[in-house]
Amino acid sequence: METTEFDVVVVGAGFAGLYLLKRLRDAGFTATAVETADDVGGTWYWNRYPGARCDIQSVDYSYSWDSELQDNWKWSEKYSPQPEILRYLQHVADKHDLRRDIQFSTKVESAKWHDDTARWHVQTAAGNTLICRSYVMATGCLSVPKDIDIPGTGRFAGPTYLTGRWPHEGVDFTGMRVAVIGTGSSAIQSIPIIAKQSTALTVLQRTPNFSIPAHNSSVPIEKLARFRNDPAAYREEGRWSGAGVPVELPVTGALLVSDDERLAAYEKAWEIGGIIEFLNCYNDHLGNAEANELLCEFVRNKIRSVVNDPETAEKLCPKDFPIGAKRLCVDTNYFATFNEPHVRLIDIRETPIATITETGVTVGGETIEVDAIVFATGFDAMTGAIVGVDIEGRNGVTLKEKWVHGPVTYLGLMTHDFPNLFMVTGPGSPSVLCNMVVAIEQHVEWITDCLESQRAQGFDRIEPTVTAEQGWGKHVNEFAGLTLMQQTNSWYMGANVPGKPRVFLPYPGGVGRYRTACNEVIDNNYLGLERSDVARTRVELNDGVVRELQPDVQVMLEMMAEMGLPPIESLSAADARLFFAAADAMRPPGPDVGEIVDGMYPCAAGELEYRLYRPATPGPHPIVLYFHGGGWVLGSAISDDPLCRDLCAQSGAIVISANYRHAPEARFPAAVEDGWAALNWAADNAAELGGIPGQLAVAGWSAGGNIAAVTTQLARDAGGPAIVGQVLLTPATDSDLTRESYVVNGDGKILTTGLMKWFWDYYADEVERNDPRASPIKAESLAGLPPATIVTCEFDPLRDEGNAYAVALAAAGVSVQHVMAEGQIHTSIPAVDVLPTGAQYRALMAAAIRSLFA
Ligand code: FAD
Ligand code: N01
Repeated sequence: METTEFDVVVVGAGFAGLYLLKRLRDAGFTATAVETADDVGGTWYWNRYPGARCDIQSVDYSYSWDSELQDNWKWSEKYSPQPEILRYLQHVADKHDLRRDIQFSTKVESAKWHDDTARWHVQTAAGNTLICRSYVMATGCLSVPKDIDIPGTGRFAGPTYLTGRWPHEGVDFTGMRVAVIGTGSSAIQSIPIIAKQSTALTVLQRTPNFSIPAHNSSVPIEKLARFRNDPAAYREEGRWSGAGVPVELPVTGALLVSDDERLAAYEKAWEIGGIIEFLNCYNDHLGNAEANELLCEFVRNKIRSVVNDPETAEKLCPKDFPIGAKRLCVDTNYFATFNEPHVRLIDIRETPIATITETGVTVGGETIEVDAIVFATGFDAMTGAIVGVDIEGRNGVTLKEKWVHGPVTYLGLMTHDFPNLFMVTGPGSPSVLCNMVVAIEQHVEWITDCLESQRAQGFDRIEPTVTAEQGWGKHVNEFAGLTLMQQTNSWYMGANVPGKPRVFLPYPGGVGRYRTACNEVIDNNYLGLERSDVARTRVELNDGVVRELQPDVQVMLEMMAEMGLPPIESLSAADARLFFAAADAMRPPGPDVGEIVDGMYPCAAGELEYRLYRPATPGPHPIVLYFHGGGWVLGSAISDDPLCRDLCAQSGAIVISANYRHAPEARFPAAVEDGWAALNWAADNAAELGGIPGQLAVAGWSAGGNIAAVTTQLARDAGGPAIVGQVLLTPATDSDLTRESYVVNGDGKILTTGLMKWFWDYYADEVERNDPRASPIKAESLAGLPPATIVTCEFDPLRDEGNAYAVALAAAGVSVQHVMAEGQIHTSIPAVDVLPTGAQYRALMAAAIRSLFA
C-alpha cells in the first residue's frame, strides 16, 4: 500500500485525460492519471466492435492543441475507424511521453475530501492512496456500459459480447448464428458487418432509430483544403459554433419554404451526410415539432425505399420520437442489410424477449437458436462513471446522495460541497451534443487555467455556491424545454437506465454559447465560486448566477449584439421610427383572428387610426381598448399587431388598438387626451363595433400601459365610462429614473435607461412629469380603480415602477394580480412566435381578460 502526493489526480486516459495530463505538466503541476484499461484511448480502447468509427468527420474529431500533430497526421477516411483513432491517441501519448504519468490497469474506487488540509484522498482498487489538491474526473460520458436487464442473461452457454467491452483479439462470426440486441449507434454500425460474416442474424429491436448514410470515403478534398488553408481559423470557428464543427447555419425554417424546395434541400443534405449538417438544413428541426416531423418522414421514406419488405421497412421506421432528439446514427448499408435473406428483424415491443436460454433467445413462444449474442445495449451515460466512484465531499456528503434526483452542477464542471473536484464534459455541459473533442479541450483549458489562477493567487480551495449551481441547472432545463429533446425517452434524459432520474443531462445551447458563459465566470472574478486558502483566513466569494435570462431571450440579445446596431437613443425620432417599422416588417404575423377592421376614431386633433381585432367566435364580444408601446414617440395602431392578435385569439374579446399622437411632434398631454378620447369613443360605440356595451377593459404595453393606467384614473375621476379592468404589460408608471431596476437592467437589454430618458425628454417637460397623467403612480389616490393585472419583467428597467404600481394599487384596495416574469426583458413578451418563453405570460393576460368579462 502506497501513499503518494500530487497537485492533481486525473481519472481516465481518453481524449480528456491525455490532454489534461499534458496541460497540467506544461503548467508545472505534478499530476498522475489513473486508468482502468491497460492502455490509453478510453472510448477507442473499449469499443472495438466491428464497424466502430466516429460519426463526426475525423478532421474535426481530433485535437487542435498540437499544431505539429495536426499538420502531420493523415486520417485515412472521412470517418476513421476505431483502430485508427486508437492509434492516434497512442501516438499522442508517445509523442508527449504521457504514459509515464499514467497508472494503467488501476481503478479508482473512492475519493474523500479532507477540508482541514484541503486535500482529496483518492483510493485505488489496488489499495493505494493518492493525495491531491485537485481531483479531476475525466471518466467519459459513455464509458460505463449499462447493466443488462434482460431475463435469463447469464444462462446462455455460448459467447456473449458487449459492444462497449469488445475483445481485443476481435470476433469472427463466420458460420455462426448471431443475435444482436439493441439498435442504437453501436448496433447500427456493427450489424452490416456481423451480417456479412454470420449464417443467420437476428436483430432484436426495441426502438427503431433514425440513421443517415455515412457516405464514408477518403477525407473530402474540399474539407481538407479548407482546414489546411488556415487550421487555426478553422478550429476557432468550430470552438464558437453550435456543435463544435464549423458549418454554416441556416436562417430559414422548414415550414417557410415550398414542399419542392424543402424536399430538394433534404435530398441534398442526405447526399452530403453529416449529423450536424443534416439536422441543420433548416433552423427549426430541433425546436418545432411540425418541422421536425417533415424531416422524420423524409428519412422514413428513405428507409421504405431501401428495405424491400414493406412490413420490415415499417418496423424499422422510428415513429415515436423526433429526429435529433436522440443522437442521430450514421451508417453504412444498415437498412439494406435487412434485405439479406438470412437477416431477420424482431420487434421486441410487439413480441418481447421472454428470456435468454442456454441456446438462444425466446421471443413470442419461439426460441431462436443462436451461437453468439451481441449486447449493443448502451451506457449509463454522463453520470455512470462519476458516481461509479464513491466520492465523499465536505461534511460527509456523498455525490451519490447529492445526485439522487439527478446531477446538480455548475457549468457541468464542478459541484457544491465538493471543493476542487472537476469534471470534464460533466452533466450540464454541451458534451455529448457536439463534437466532443472540442468540448473536452475547452473544459481541460478552463480547468487548468483555473488551477493556475488558484496557485497564482494563493488559494487552496474552489467551490461553486448553491445559488450558482441552482441557477445553472435552471438555465439548462429552460434551454432543454425549448427543444424537442426533453420530451423523448433517451439516454440524454437518463431514460435508458431503469430507476435513473429523468433529468436532461447535457447543455443544449451549443459549445460557443457555453464557452462564453464559462469565460464570463472567470472574467467576472470567478462568479458563483468561493475561493479560500487552507486555513480560511482568506475567503473570496463572488456569489451569483451566470445566466439569468430565459435562454431564448439570451440568444436573441446575443444575435442583436452581433449585428452591432446603433443605440436607438443615438437616432433621431424619425430614424428610430424607420428602424422599428423595418424590424416590425420582419416579424411573424401572430395568430389568425376572425376579422381585422381598420378605421378612424375622433379625437381633439381630428381623427386617429385604430385597428380592431375580432374573434372568430359569434359576437357580440366584450372590448379591450389597447394602447401600443413605443415610449410615446414610436409605434402606431398596428405596431403591436402580433400581440393584439394573440390577445384577441386567446381571450375571445375584441381588441381595439387605438393610436395616439406621438412626441416630439405632440408632447404631453396629447397622448393622454387621445387615450381619453378613444375610451369615450369605444364606450359610446360599443354596440356598433360589435361589442357588448358596458363590457370594456383597457390594456397597454410600456408607454401604452401608462396611457391605459391614466385613462382608468381619468374615468374614475369623471365618473365614467365604466372600465371593468386594466391589463398592464411592463407599464411606465413613474418618471423617476433612479429606481434600482434602471441601474441593474439599464444596459444591453434593448430598452435601456438611456432610451427611457430619451423617451421622457421627448414626451414631457421636467415640471410636467410629476403630473399623475404622466406618472400615474403619483396620483393622490389610487382607490376606486378597476381590477388590475400587471405583468412586469425581471430584467426590465421599468420593473420596479411596475412592481411599485401593483403594490400601491393593492394598498389602495384595488384587486391586483401581479406577476413578475422571470428571465424576461421589456420587449420579450410581445414577441409572439419569436420567443417561446413569453407565451405563458400572454396566456395569463388573456386569461385575466376572460375572467374580467366572465
Ligand atoms: P473516455 O474516452 O470514455 O475515457 C474515459 C476513461 O476513464 C476510460 O478509459 C475509462 O476506463 C476511465 N475510467 C472511468 N472510470 C474510471 C475509474 N473509476 N477508474 C479508472 N479509470 C476510469 N463523440 C464524438 O464527438 N464524435 C464521435 O464520433 C464519437 N463516436 C463515439 C463512438 C462510440 C462507440 C462511443 C461509445 C462514443 C463516441 N463518442 C463520440 C463519444 C466519446 O466518448 C468521446 O468523443 C470521447 O472519446 C470521450 O473521451 P473522454 O476522455 O472524455 O472519455
Ligand atoms: O447505445 P444506445 P449505443 N432490451 O443507448 C437497446 C455514441 N456512439 O451504444 O432505444 C432490449 O444508443 C436500446 O433500445 P431502446 C453515440 O453518442 C456513437 O448504441 O432503449 N433492448 C437501444 O436500441 C450513441 O448515442 C457511435 O428502446 C435494449 C440500444 O439497446 C451512444 O454512444 C457509435 C435494452 C442501445 O442504444 C450510445 O450508443 C456508437 C433491453 N433491456 C456509440 N436495453 C458513432 O457512430 C437497451 N436496449 C460514432
